[in-house]
Parts: sequence; C-alpha cells; structure tokens
Amino acid sequence: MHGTIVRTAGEHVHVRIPTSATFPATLRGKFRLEEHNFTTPLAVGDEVKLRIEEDIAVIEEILPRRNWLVRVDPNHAYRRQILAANLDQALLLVTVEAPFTPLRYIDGFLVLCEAYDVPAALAFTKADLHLKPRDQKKRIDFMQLYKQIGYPVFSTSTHTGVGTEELRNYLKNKRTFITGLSGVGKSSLINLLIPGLNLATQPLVRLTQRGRHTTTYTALYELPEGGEVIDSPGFGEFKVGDIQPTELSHYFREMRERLPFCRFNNCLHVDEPACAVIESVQKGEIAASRYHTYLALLNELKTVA
Ligand SMILES: Nc1nc2c(ncn2[C@@H]2O[C@H](COP(=O)(O)OP(=O)(O)OP(=O)(O)O)[C@@H](O)[C@H]2O)c(=O)[nH]1
Ligand SMILES: [Mg+2]
Ligand SMILES: [Zn+2]
Repeated sequence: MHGTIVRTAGEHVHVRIPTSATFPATLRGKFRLEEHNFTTPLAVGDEVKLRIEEDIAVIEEILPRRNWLVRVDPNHAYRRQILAANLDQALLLVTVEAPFTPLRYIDGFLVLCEAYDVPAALAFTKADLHLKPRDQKKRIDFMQLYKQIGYPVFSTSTHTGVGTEELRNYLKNKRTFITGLSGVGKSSLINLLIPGLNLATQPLVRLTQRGRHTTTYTALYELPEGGEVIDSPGFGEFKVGDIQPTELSHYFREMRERLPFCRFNNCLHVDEPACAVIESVQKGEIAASRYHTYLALLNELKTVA
C-alpha cells in the first residue's frame, strides 16, 4: 500500500493511507539499520510503501523525493535533519516584535530555500500590534527589502484577519512548509485557515517576549479549499550543510545575477578587486544587512571546512 507521512515527532511517525485513515508507523528493522546521516530518515511529506500489521503501518520503502529542505542538526553538526519533503513552497512567518525575528534568521531561511530549490515567501504577521514608530518603520523597511529582492511578502494578522485572504490564495492547492521562530503564530495561523482544527497555542513569555516552544512536532494538515500546510516547531536557525564557499552567493538572489560581472569567477566577494557584488553594496543596490549575513555565513563555512 502507498501512504504519505503526515506527522513526525522524533522517531514517532504517523502515515496517512489513501482512505484518509492515519496510522502510527514504524520502519522495518533492516531499513532502520541502514547507514544514514539523518537525525531521522523519514520526514513529513514523504511518500512511502507500507503494509498494515495490527494497526501499525510498517514502512517498507521511502519513494524518491521530488525535493526537500534539510538543515544541519543543531545538536550534531555531522548529522542532517530533513525538515519536510515533497514541497511546493515554504513560508516563513516573521514578527519584528513579540518575538523579535533577526534579519539573519530570515536570510538563513531564504538561503536554505534557494539551496534546495523550494520557492520561498515571507508573511510579516501580528499586523494588529501597536508597534513603536521605530519598530513600525522597521517592519515596513524589512517588507520592502525582501519584496525588492523578488520574494512574495504578505502582511497578516491572525487576530483581525487582515491580509489572510491573500495568504489563503497563495496557499491554495499547494503543499506549503510553514516555519518561523517559536511564538510567531504558526499554529494560530493554521487554526485560522482550518476551522475546527484547534492546534495548541500559547502566549509568549512576558518578560522575554519569546515563544514557549508549544508545537513539538511537524505535521501536515489539509486546507478546506485544497492544498496542505505543514506546521512545525519553532526552529532556531536554518543552517545549510555541505556547500562550498564559492556556492554561497548563488543562494542570495540579488547577488546571483551580478556574479558574471565579478572579475574573478571564483570571487568570494570579500576583498577581491573589481567585485560586482561589493560595488553593488557600495551603491546601495544590495542591502548592507544581506551582505553582512553573507559574510557571516561565509565565515561559518570557512571555519568548518
Ligand atoms: N497580536 C497577535 N498575536 C498573535 C497573532 N498570531 C498569533 N498570536 C499570538 O502569538 C502567540 C503564539 O502563537 P502560536 O500560534 O502558539 O505560535 P507558534 O509559532 O505556533 O509557536 P511554537 O509552536 O512555539 O513554535 C499566541 O498567544 C497567539 O495568540 C497575531 O496575528 N496578532
Ligand atoms: Mg505552534
Ligand atoms: Zn565578487
């Protein structure tokens, strides 16, 4: 029988079969012992072959993946963690306040999506919050920055519903991986999109304005209008593994288009002469924040290698 992985919490996996019934699943012994470098070999979105034995699905085979998002396992640098598989797109929820989302975090997400060829979008949420003028400006500037680079950018509020219809349109008939820091409102958004779902949500810790890591698993849900969304725990960062320093600038869209104009084709855009990227940063055509993230990620790659 054929099935789709719809929930993973570490080793605990659930699979959905064509009748829509779901079963707890286990991997066949042989498969479990196979050498692999992953935190867990199965991810939400995986298509599998299975057989049912006493209300347990025994997974016999993982079918080839169309694509996936993989990050370095934050607890074991040599391991890779598959965030989700067989995706049409990925959506990062962003808040500039409550909780604060660093630009570097947004850039990390975008680099990961570029590296794995998953179309990415940003939703700046909690639009109903009355921000200080300085933070309000930041919100608008950040949205403008990523729009200009070419990413779809939404402004939403789960509380007032503002902007959620545009977002609903964007999600329709697609499979979307939804992510963002703990407390940005991923589960709240999915509850709004799917009436009656009632995923657990929790207020932020008052003193720190950070989330409480309420969602501890990754799970896929069907949208009433068609399509699927994947809720996930609040990941701390998206570190891409196994890339070469010269590859990195390809994953910054606005740098990628300028690479042919650098004098050296192995230019790292740090201090090389006639570097088209540095020139664009100096002219203000590439945002300083993006270039800073680039240098920081490049540094990490160099120290690991
Ligand atoms: N003001 C406001 N608060 C929101 C909005 N969306 C979510 N929240 C609140 O933010 C808090 C966290 O929401 P959750 O949905 O639990 O956040 P999450 O991203 O799923 O968090 P984790 O599961 O911990 O990763 C809750 O108190 C929500 O009510 C919004 O649009 N506006
Ligand atoms: Mg949640
Ligand atoms: Zn260069």
